[in-house]
Amino acid sequence: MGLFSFLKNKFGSKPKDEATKTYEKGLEKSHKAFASRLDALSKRYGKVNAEYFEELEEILIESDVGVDLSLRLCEELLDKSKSEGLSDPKAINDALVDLMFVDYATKGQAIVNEVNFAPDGPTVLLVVGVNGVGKTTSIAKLAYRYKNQGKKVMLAAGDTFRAGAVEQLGIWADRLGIDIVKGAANSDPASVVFDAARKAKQDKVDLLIVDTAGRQQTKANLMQELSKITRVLGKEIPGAPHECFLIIDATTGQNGVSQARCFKEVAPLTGIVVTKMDGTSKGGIILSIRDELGVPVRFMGLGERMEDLEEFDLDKYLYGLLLGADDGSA
Ligand SMILES: Nc1nc2c(ncn2[C@@H]2O[C@H](COP(=O)(O)OP(=O)(O)OP(=O)(O)O)[C@@H](O)[C@H]2O)c(=O)[nH]1
Ligand SMILES: [Mg+2]
Repeated sequence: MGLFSFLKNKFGSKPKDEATKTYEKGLEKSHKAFASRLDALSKRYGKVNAEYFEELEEILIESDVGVDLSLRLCEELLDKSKSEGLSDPKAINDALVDLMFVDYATKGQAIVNEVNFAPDGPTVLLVVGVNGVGKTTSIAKLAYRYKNQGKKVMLAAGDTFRAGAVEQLGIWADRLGIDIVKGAANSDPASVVFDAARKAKQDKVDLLIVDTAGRQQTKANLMQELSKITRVLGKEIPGAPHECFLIIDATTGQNGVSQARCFKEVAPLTGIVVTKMDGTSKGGIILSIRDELGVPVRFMGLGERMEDLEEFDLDKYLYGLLLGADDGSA
């Protein structure tokens, strides 16, 4: 049985659980764009041929699967169709899902979701990303998640670049009923982080989440600032930062992938949070990020509320993308 049928059996049976419904809803736009085109393509061709694979390649690229990965997937499919004598478009689409799964599952750093907590002392999660991608919102969502899991959470307003950023994070901290450590506007982020690390130790905090400024004139500046923050954290708390999440806005497409490439060079990334998945029709970006960087997607942002954060689950993601709420076969 191919993965396609497997996913259909696993998630398609009724009643559906809440998480599956959330995925379906969050990936609705991507599903409509991707699966309907795939469906139309299979219906137009009785048998696959060179043109079929060309069109398929185009659909994949336009869904932000990334040029390299799209080309590779199509090449592998072509080989498979030749060696196994597959000519039915449906069989090819089935094989495509299998390949997408294998590519994600076997590449790069191990797949994990939850923050890995240090055995003792505060665990530090550094959050990086360019402006406007949803950093502050994601920090609030993560704080909410771990507070609900019974952890003592504290925030550090390391984005001192923009006065509004500190204020915005403060509002979330109030709403969540958790502590926040702030510095004066334009103060050195490393000094805010230093204070926060001290306080986190004193207050026996389980999770310290550090916001940072993404806007820097040059990559050298960004690298300098992040390495200073990282050094300060590591001096105060052994092993810190334990986690470093890059936030990527799914609606920025391949631009988000190049941001990721840049940040991977300047920060010790351990995970990605892809935000605004609910607002894009190009959900393939997740496959592209994994293919290019090998860093696992830990969570997905599927809305603006603090509850709208889901653990990334490869099966559910592929199900949402390919089968979606209507459960029709692509
Ligand atoms: N639909 C949707 N909107 C989101 C999501 N995450 C964030 N947003 C919205 O995106 C906008 C920017 O989010 P912020 O969290 O302020 O982004 P930021 O990266 O902290 O921005 P700066 O601090 O200005 O650099 C806000 O209007 C959020 O409500 C998401 O997963 N889905
Ligand atoms: Mg912010």
